[in-house]
Amino acid sequence: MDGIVTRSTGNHYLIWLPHTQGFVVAQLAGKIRMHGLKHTNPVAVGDEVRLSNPIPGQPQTIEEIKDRKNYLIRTSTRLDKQTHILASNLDGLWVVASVLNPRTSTGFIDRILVTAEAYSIPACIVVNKSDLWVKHPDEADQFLAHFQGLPYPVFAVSAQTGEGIHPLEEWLLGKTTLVCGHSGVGKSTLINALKPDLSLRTGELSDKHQKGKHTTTFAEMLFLNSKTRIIDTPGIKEFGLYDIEDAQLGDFFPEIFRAKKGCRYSDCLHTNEPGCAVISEVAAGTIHADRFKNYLQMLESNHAEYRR
Ligand SMILES: Nc1nc2c(ncn2[C@@H]2O[C@H](COP(=O)(O)OP(=O)(O)O)[C@@H](O)[C@H]2O)c(=O)[nH]1
Ligand SMILES: [Mg+2]
Ligand SMILES: [Zn+2]
Repeated sequence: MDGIVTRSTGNHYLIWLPHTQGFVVAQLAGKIRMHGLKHTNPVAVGDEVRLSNPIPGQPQTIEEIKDRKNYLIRTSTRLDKQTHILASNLDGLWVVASVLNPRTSTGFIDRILVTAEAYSIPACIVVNKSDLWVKHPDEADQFLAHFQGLPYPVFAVSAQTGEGIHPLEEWLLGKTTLVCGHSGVGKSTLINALKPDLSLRTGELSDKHQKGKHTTTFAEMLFLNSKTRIIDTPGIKEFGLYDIEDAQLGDFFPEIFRAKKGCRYSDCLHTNEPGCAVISEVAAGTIHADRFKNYLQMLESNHAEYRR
């Protein structure tokens, strides 16, 4: 019997069975637990699995994880460098951000976008809380300009007023979409706006740091309709790149990938090499200076890792 992991809470997994349209709870067979040791979670939401027992209602064990079509993975910045698979078998990714209350750094978003490129997941950027922009229009414009000309759709929305929600809904119909971003940017509120009867818990912002409380505690796949699935995740504090070498990094910035064909040296890293077309484009303004700055920072943090 086959199913799809919709929730993982430590030892127990909630599995959806497409044949019977029902759910069962399963544990993990020991052999898989050992095999998956290099990741903090051997089984991720979205995984297709084979179960031991063909009878629903009986105790179930996950016997096999089918090959993943793709997945989104990150490392923690802690010393142990554990890797965490956020979800697998994705058709799309929402990187949810807010300009105000709290402000998401573009560096955080760009690291997720780079990983999405590396693992072939079509991403879009959802900038929530647009209702707060009337008082600070310049900040919002500046934030949105960061993504101009990139091949990622940008949706400016307000989960609170419903502004801009409709195009976002169209984007996800028929897909399995992962929703990620910092805590407090409004991920759960957005999903509730799309389907109010889900009644996901949302958090009040704690005044002190203007960060969200952790009201979503585990990743969970939700069904908007039979073909449209959305995976809500707890807020991610940091998103470390996993297994991306210096020489590849630029290829995961679409505008650097385009420009580098003009670089004098084929192994140019666009740091200070003569004849670098990327640096010329940054100077000319056709590559956004902050995107380039974030690229250099990612290179730098790769090196910080090797020094450890
Ligand atoms: N002003 C404003 N507040 C919002 C909006 N969306 C969510 N919030 C608030 O932001 C806080 C965090 O929302 P939540 O959905 O729990 O964020 P999550 O941690 O990303 O799931 C809650 O207090 C929401 O009411 C919005 O569009 N505008
Ligand atoms: Mg939430
Ligand atoms: Zn170059």
